[in-house]
Amino acid sequence: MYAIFILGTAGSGKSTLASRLVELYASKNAYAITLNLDPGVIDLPYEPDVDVREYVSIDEIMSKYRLGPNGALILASDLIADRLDEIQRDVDELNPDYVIVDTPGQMELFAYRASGMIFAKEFRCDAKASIFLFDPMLVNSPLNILSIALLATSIRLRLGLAQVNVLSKIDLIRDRVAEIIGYSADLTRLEYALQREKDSELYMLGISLLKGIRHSISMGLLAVSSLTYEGMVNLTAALARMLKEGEDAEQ
Ligand SMILES: Nc1nc2c(ncn2[C@@H]2O[C@H](COP(=O)(O)OP(=O)(O)OP(=O)(O)O)[C@@H](O)[C@H]2O)c(=O)[nH]1
Ligand SMILES: [Mg+2]
Repeated sequence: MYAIFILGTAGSGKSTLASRLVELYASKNAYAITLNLDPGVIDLPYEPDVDVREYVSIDEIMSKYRLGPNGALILASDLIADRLDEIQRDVDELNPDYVIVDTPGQMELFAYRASGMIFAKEFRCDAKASIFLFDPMLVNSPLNILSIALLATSIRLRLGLAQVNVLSKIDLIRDRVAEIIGYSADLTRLEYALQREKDSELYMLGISLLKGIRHSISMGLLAVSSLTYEGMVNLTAALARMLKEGEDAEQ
């Protein structure tokens, strides 16, 4: 069994991509299931096979601990680590080839609180990989591309999972896809583009960050649309490579 964690800022397309991956693997005769780790989500574009909301209820936490919705979400996220054994059992009982893990809209609940890291580390399977989604609405300037790349790198650092970075919803930004992918493939181009930044302080900050981390920054964006399925073949190929490497490393 392989686990694929999907992360990204709120609304970047995580849940939609989770449902598409299940379909794609099914079309290759592989059994993929979804695991929803967002305790606060109301509507999902798929029916989760395993759902953290069965273990932690935001409404119950709000009334039991007299918390508002944000406090309850944080506590619910912290409680997920305590239910890992039960979630693992539910997944193991289904015995899938792939488990697609959909993480909370408020990314910090999974990525920066201890429970997410524990979950990513302790969940038992043959190999794990993660997908980080770059929301096209947030990468609308060279500085913003750099700042989301830093966020992606921070998630990689935090969770320690092999990661593929994806520019999502490319059907919405057709005219800008080549430019953004070009920056990610060649950071020197991004450095040149940063020179257009008018605020000299931000320009200096951007350039020095880029120079300092250019060898370790993770970008290498794949362009994908969950609406038109463009880029999905490249994405599943990149995942297959990472999962195979992860499996070999385990042996
Ligand atoms: N055009 C287009 N819209 C998309 C695509 N992927 C997702 N969307 C839309 O973007 C919105 C957010 O998608 P979700 O999949 O719910 O995003 P999410 O990251 O799970 O959102 P949160 O869990 O709230 O953070 C929805 O209206 C989706 O229909 C895509 O590839 N193309
Ligand atoms: Mg979602």
